[in-house]
Formats: sequence, structure tokens, C-alpha cells
Amino acid sequence: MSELLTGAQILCRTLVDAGIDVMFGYPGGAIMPFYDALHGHAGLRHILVRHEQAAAHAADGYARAGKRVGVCVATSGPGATNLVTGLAAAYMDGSPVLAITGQVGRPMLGRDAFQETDVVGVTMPVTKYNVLVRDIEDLADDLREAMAVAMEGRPGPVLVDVPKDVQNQKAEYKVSGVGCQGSGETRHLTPDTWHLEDAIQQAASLIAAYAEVRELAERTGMPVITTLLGISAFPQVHDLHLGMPGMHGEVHINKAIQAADLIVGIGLRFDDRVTGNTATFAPRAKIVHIDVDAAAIGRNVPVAVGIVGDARRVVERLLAVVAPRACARWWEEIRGLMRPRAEAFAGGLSPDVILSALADVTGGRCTIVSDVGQHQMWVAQRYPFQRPNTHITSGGLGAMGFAVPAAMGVRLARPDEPVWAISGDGGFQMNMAEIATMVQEGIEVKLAIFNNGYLGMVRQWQQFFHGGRYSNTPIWSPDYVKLAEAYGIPGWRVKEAGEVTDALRQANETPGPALVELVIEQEANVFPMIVPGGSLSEPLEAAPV
Ligand SMILES: Cc1ncc(C[n+]2csc(CCOP(=O)(O)OP(=O)(O)O)c2C)c(N)n1
Repeated sequence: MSELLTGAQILCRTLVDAGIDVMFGYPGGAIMPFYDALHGHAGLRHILVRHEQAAAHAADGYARAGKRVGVCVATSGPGATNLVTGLAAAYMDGSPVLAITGQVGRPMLGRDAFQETDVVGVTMPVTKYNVLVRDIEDLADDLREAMAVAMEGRPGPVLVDVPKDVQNQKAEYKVSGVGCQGSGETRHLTPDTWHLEDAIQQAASLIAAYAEVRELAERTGMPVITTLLGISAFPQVHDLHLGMPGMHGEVHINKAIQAADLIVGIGLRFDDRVTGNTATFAPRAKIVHIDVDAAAIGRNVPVAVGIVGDARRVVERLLAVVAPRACARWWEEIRGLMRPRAEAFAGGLSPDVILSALADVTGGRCTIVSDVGQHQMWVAQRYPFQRPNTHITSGGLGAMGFAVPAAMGVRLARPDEPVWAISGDGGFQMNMAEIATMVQEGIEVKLAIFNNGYLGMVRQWQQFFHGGRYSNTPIWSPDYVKLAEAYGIPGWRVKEAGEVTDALRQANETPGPALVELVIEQEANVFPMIVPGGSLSEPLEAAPV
């Protein structure tokens, strides 16, 4: 059976048939036919953001939290180029984002037409797949193919660029067998069945990988270290959990890596923030590297055994053959390296006080989306994550401005639990305009701002490595409580440790978006620290003099 639809209607229909029900975007000339088709379209909710970068981050947050494709939409030219940072963030962190962009009409292509940018060229290095749809007959299948590519193997962003005249052309809508499965094994489900199947499989895979990694650790007694993007993939306060390694990893964790004779790396890239200088990384260890992406294996560190596959399936197979053991002597050695954790602050409103208050207030039932900088490292080091996939951050790209819009996407994927965006005063100001989106669309995100009056992480590097010359890192902020008021949401400013719990509780419990500004010590630093390019064996535990 087939019917005649415009390209814009085909886009809508294909999305709906693929189980997409929400998207984030911003209209403009070259995408107007699509917006026209969206008008009054039951089943497709469109969230109007305040900047296309936010649309891409929100789609990314939605994809990470929901383990399904997140969709963002923009017009040609500036709309499309504004998506690039968000696509790059999704690319680095393996998040399945679909971008749909309008393009100038085919007769205008290549003529420097108004708002013409070669977005396929621009996004080539930050997408897994992208396509300019020149023929309406290909439109539905190109879109389906893009979604399938986004989900399969190592997930990632894709982009479909649709000229305006293709959106206006008419063609038959054909139901096709191309599905959007993550596993690569079940790509021939019909459009009405794949979405549910996909969601169930993804959820099962997530939960099972969590359970099975835990079982593997418990069976072998091996200490577990979670990288920035691995945080919350293992219970933070489990006896076998050590914490985060690398540039801001605790001393005993990095020393354990340097002393280990075996490292089993599951789904990590061994990037430079984890390894420090690779020439001195884990000198005694044989490395077993398990990753779904064959290209990741052996790219940064030499591996003894590389296994390409889905973490759950590989760990399942390992569990069938690995004998139970305890690593008593190894644990003794690691315990000998442990010291009480250094407090980040001299006193007052410290990250420990803030983050333990947040854990108390939410009862651990919340997802935290952190931005980029010192606060991100404090969250990663110190928040007691207890449930899978409840820590979301821009790890690979380190894109400031990520948290506020990404948290909107997370919240739409998880409407039943509190979602907290934690930002610094710098990153918050990059995308704070999205409060308007939250208000207009009723998206309940809780906003916490760690205000230290500086671009803190850069200031820390200036203090340590640039003779204390604070070049362009002091940063002025508006009155955030008044800002909240201007947007019509409640806001609190907290300066004393004794006020934190109360403010966080009120923000958490008041329905709708809410904002809490946490005025922290201005020149606090994140410790320990491995000097960029340095060895994991040589941590800084105080500012160099
Ligand atoms: C888009 C972008 N621009 C610049 C940077 C470089 N950068 C990394 S951390 C940082 C400072 C962040 O300051 P703030 O948001 O106030 O957080 P804090 O470090 O103080 O917690 C900067 C500028 C970045 N990561 N992303």
C-alpha cells in the first residue's frame, strides 16, 4: 500500500514510524516545509530551543538517557552550523543523534545561495554518516538508514540534509524493512514493531551489562576503576569500586594502575586524560581491551588481547569461563596506598557538602548532568552514584554549555525522576537562555551553578603553569536569583554550608524548573592532578610553588 506525500510529510511519517516522538529544533527558510508538516502533527512533539547548539545537546541528552535516537532539526546555513558542537560532542561520546537540516533548493546548490553551507562537508568528520538527499525517492530510506547507522555498533550522530524543493516534492510513501536496531542483527523489523523491541533490547543490554560487570568483579575480586564516562556504570560505593583514574583521579587509583599486572578495559578509549603519558602508563600490565569499536583497540595503548564486541555479551562469555578468586594480596597493596581524601576547600561551602546534600535530598534518585570544568571533576570524584547511567557529561569533547540543554533532553527521556544540571558560572552563561525553553515547554530541570567568579579550571592551570597570570579567566555573572525571577522560576543563592540542604530540597521539591546558585571558594583547586602529558605516578597534591 502506498500514498502520495510531500517530502516534508515523508520525513514526519518516517520519524513516527521509527518510534520518534520528540525532537529539538529551530525553524528557518530552508526547513519551512518540514515545520509546516509538523504543525498540528499528532505524535511528534517539537521543542523550540533558543539556539541550535542546545537542540543538538538536548537530543544528545535524550539519546544517552533513553538509549535511543535523539533528534534535532535546523535550517540551512547558520542553523546547521550551530549544530556542529553538539554533533561533535555526540560523536566523541558515542551518542546516537539524528540531525535533520534544511538545505537550499537543488537548482541553487553550489551557487553561494542565501544561507547555503555545505553542511555535509562541514559535518563529515563529526558524524558517522551524513547525506544530502537529492532524490525524493531516497528520502525515507536515507532517513531510516541514518537512524540505523546511528544506533549500530558504537552509536554516534548522523545528519540528513534535505533541500527545500525535495521537502515540497511529492512521492509515494513506502513502508520499508530497514529498521533502526542497535545490535546490527535485527534490522528487518517493520516500523511499528522496531521501536518497542529496540527500547527493550537496549534497556536489557544496559541493565545486564551493569549486572554482569558487577558479577565479573565480584567473581574475580578485581578492583574496579571507572573513567569519566564510565561513572555510574558500577555502583560508586561498592567495596570493589576504587573511583576515577587519570588527570584528576585519586593517588591510590593511579598508583594501582601503575602497579597492576592485568588491566581489563571495558568500553573505554584509553584517552590521554586517563593515561597521562602513554610511554609510562601501566608499565607492568598486560591489557585486555574489550570494545564494540574495532578501531579503538590498540589505538592509544598496546594491548595483549583485543576483543571486539558488545560489553554485555563479552562479559557474559567471560563469566562462563573465569574461575572465582580473591585478590587479597593485591587489595592489601592498594589499601596501603590509600589516604583520606583531601578536602577540596579550606572550609565553608565545599563540593563535598554540596554533593552529599544533593544525594540526601534526592535520596540518590536523580540523574546528574554536569558541564565542563572543576565542578565536573568534583561531581565525578565525589557524588555517590548508585544506579546505571545516572551521570551524563561531555567527556570526549568537553563542551562547555552542554549541561543545561542536555539536561532538558535527559528529563524528557526520564520524566519520572529529578534531573539536575550542574554547571560552573562560565558554562552556565553559555546556554542559560534555555531556561526560556524549559519554561515554555514545561521541562522540569533543576539548575545548580557552582559560582567561583572564574573560569575555574583554566584559572587553575594559569595558577599552576602560567605564573598565576589570570588572563581573561575572572568572569562576571548576573544576579542569578533575579535571572530566575525574570524567567518566572524560583531561585536561591547559597553562601553558607548550613543553607545548602534547605535550598536544594526546596528546589528539588518545587514543581517546574528551579535554580540554585552555590557561591563557592573562588580559588579552590581540583586535586590530585597529573600534569598534562605527565606520568600517573607523579601526582600534584598541592599547587606547585
Ligand atoms: C566551549 C568551550 N570553550 C572553552 C573550553 C575550555 N575550558 C575548559 S574548562 C573551562 C572553565 C570552565 O569554567 P566554569 O564553567 O566557570 O566552571 P569551573 O571550572 O569554574 O567549575 C574552560 C574555559 C571548553 N571546554 N569548552
